[in-house]
Amino acid sequence: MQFSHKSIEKKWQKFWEENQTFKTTNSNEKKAYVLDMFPYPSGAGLHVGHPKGYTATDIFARMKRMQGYDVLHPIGWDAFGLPAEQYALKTGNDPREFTDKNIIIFRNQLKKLGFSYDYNKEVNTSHPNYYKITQWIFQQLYKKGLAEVKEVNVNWCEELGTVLANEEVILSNGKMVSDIGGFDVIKKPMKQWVLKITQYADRLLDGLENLNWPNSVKELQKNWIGKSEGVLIKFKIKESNEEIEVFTTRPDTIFGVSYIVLAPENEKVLKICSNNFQNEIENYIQNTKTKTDVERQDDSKEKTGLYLGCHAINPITNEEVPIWISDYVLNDYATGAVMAVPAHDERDWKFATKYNLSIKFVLETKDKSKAFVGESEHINSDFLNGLDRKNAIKLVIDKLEKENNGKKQINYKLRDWLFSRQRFYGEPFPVIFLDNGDIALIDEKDLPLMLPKTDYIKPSGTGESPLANIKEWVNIKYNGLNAKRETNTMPQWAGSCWYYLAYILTTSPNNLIDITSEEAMQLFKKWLPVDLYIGGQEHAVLHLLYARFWHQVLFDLNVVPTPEPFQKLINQGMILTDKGEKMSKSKGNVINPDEIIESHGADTLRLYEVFMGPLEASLPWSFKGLDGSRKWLDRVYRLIEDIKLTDENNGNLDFIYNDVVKKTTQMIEDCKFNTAVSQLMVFINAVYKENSAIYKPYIFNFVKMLSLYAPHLAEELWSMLGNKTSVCLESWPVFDETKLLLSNVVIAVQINGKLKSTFEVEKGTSIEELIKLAKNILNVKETIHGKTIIKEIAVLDKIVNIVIK
Ligand code: ANZ
Repeated sequence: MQFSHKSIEKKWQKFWEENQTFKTTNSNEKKAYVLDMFPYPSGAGLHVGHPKGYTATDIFARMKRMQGYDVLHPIGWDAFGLPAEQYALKTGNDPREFTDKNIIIFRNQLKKLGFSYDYNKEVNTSHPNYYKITQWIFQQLYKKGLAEVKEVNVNWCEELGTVLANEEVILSNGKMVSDIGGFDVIKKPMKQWVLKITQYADRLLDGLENLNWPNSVKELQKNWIGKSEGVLIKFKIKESNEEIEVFTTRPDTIFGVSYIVLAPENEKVLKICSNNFQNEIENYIQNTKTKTDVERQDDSKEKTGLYLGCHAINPITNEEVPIWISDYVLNDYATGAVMAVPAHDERDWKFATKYNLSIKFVLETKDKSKAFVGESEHINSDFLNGLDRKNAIKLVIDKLEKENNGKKQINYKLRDWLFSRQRFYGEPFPVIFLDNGDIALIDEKDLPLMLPKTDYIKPSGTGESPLANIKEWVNIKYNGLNAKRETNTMPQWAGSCWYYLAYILTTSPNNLIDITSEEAMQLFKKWLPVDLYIGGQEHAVLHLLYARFWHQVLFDLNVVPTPEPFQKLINQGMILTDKGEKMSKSKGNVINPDEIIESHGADTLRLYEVFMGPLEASLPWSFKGLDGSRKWLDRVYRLIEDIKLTDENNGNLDFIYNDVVKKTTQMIEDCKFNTAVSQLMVFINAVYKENSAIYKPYIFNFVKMLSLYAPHLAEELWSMLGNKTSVCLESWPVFDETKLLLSNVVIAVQINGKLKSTFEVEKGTSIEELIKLAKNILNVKETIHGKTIIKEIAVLDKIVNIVIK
């Protein structure tokens, strides 16, 4: 016998909607804010990977709700985006139509999976009520001096007609290409908005300390920020009055400097080089422009460079060393100049051996056939000889500082955030460019600055956003003066930087209360920070870093009361094909959740995706596993259909029931959702083995626990058991610790007939195990140490006897 998932699922989805079962409550002291990374509503609809994370948060949210917490469990749409724009450009339609259609499909799919979202809280980042606040936040950034227009060397993608952030560019066969689409990308100077995230570098680092995040994500963020403590050292130039400043983290190796090497684009290069080499040098500089930073730093590639025909003077040794350029030095990191110590740096070693430059070891090492990058005593270094790294660094810095040749400096790899995109379908910048060059902010009361209504989006043909075509929107009068709007729009990251705040402010879909109101502050105080945030690893750096940055700025502005937005984070693994490959539309190996819902039911899909393995693991799909999950649900259904219940407790299931409740609760709290399912299975097996009627509360509570995983079936069973309410709003089962203790027994340990110790074990623990445990007790161990054991006997559940000589 099988249950009919089709009728059951529809019936309960309707019930939940009509009864607003999952409406956010605000009546308890305890709260749980359980958040999913909201989807981009693409034309492809949901993928089986989405429900993996969404089911996990749903299970957690459902337990918290049943435990009497106020639960905020919302969903929304990261709705601006490139695919909608490209569709619009191709078809001549409005991107909003495409997006709205997709949202309807996504919402229906989510509803069919029975997630306990409060759909009153839905937000859509492309709704004017929403981007009004995105624009307001941008204005606050501008007022704080954290947003400015700058001429920057950008990544330009001709095919997409837009600038891309570094993070949106990947390297493919040594070429820069766009992350989306794989189109060619080149470097080009352009005027763009940048957000000064670098001013928050230390805060973004320090804030990681107290977050309950995977270490791998913390590491990724730390490396992205890339804090490096070092020294700036000035080198005079022999042939001119110029100076070169280098940044080094190893000033202690200064006695080993054998040349200075500049980034080819360093502005000093053409000033200091000898005239004889000028042409060659200019060619080299041109050539460098075609290379990416990644390529330039690729250590497997042969190093190239040119001698500039001049010398630098080592401020400590007064030695003259030649000055070179090479593209392994980056111009936009630190000073774009390096004091090269080939004996102790692998890049410098390769360069020096290729060009026959001198190599001088200043750290003790036996093997002089390669660079030594480890720690050892200093040698050939005058006043540093014999010192270790830390002390040597301190001494050199003191000397350099005294002589005014050097000072400490901290560098970051983090760059300011390029915030303009040449797109139509994004948030317009709430600014006005006046003809006199000034920038004015649009009056707050006039926000949002709406995207113009247009029935035909055309490429601008100039590399600008299609907005540039809409002259009546772009050219305006401001206080009687001619002025222009910004035709760039914000990147898609903008809307996702604060959506977790938007849910809190939302009273009905896309209706948000004022973010600066007292009411908003009270709500933020209630709900922040997010207690559990689950999403894909691909957002480990950018989204999470950008959102933390905005949150910290809003914290400084007293808009939000917590310094960090997301307290606990988990990265869900991927669902791979049965062959272990990544599912992708182009390979045609994507499994559509709609089909599984049709054939096996939503409850089965939910249960299966959770039971596959740990949430964090990437695991292959298996139809056999899916069938197995369905079979188990059928088994549960049959059991409850035929079950005989009683109000009398014969005690037979006491231990197993309480043990299952205890473990399930703890496992869900710890987000070990797959092992929690095994507990429910253990319980069902025990119930099947019982011949007598089953104690009613145990079955009722089992159905409550089941409702986290298979909510439709659980509602159905709950009503079959004669209940009229929703099982989802019942209180979570508690366990009775005494019932667990009862099944433990105390074992006495005797040595040569004398009581030595006692210990507690689970009833029925094997004789071998009892003897092993007894011999591990400290004073037993001490007593038998060095003696010969003549006999070891144990009586089940009672005693261990050891005879020694
Ligand atoms: C001398 C030295 C000796 C260095 C030694 C290393 C080892 P992080 O930790 O990444 O900050 N460097 C400085 N500026 C650079 C640039 N613009 N492009 C490429 N390399 C640059 O690394 C700092 C080290 O990277 C600096 O310390 C410098 O080389 C190099 F045994 O100076 B070092």
